[in-house]
Amino acid sequence: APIGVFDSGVGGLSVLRHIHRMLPSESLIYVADSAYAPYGDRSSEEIHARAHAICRFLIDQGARAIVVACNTATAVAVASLRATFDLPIVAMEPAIKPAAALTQTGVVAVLATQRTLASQQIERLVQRHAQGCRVLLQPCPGFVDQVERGELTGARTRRLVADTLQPLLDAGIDVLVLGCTHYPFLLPAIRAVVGEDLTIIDPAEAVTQELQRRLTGHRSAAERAVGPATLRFYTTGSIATVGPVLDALWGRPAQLS
Ligand code: DGN
Repeated sequence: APIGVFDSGVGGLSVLRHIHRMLPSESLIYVADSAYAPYGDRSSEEIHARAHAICRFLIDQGARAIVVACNTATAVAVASLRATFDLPIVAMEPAIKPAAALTQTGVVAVLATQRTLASQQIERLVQRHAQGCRVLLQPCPGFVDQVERGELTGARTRRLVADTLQPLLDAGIDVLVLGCTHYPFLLPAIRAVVGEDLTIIDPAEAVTQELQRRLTGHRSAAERAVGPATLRFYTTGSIATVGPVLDALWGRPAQLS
């Protein structure tokens, strides 16, 4: 049985590629909710409704675990998803704890959508894990849109990234947390501004490890025996628009429905 993974759009592919790399024998189903992206502009009721509808779809497709590859949907809806659906649901967590452990300057930043940064999840993580260091919460309007358009390195993207990150550098950060699954695709543009020495944390790896832990024991021998892993991609948006961006970010043509 496959693992279902979803995001408001193509950003969750940054998580999917990690899962695929670390668990190559798993079949995966990805849903890009592109018709409703970006979630940052939606009310929490809408995000709830979307997350529930997508989980139901993934379960109908046979998913035995679900990864919420979207920080915004996690912050808004993960508790109600877990209360509703009886299967392992793994979700994003902005990596404030590791950032606080790694910083030398005592100043770290979390990049995320406004909705994620305003959530109780972030407040809780800062309270629990900041340990005396300053945690700058930086919204990044425009970043998600640039990734959804597939514009990862153009002049406009570089200017947007530079304008957003320069004040954080001026404030003395030495660790940067990517708190939105779209942002790892902007890594070259981010590196161009912050240089090579700054520590950048992409939570995809921790999420994949958590998934791995949750799958242990959930897998029967019969399931292990079934054929090669399959990858399926779905979008609620237009295939003509989403398809080329998805192929580019995934690195090879993806079978999109
Ligand atoms: N990839 C989503 C996240 O991690 O928050 C982006 C949310 C959005 O669509 N604004």
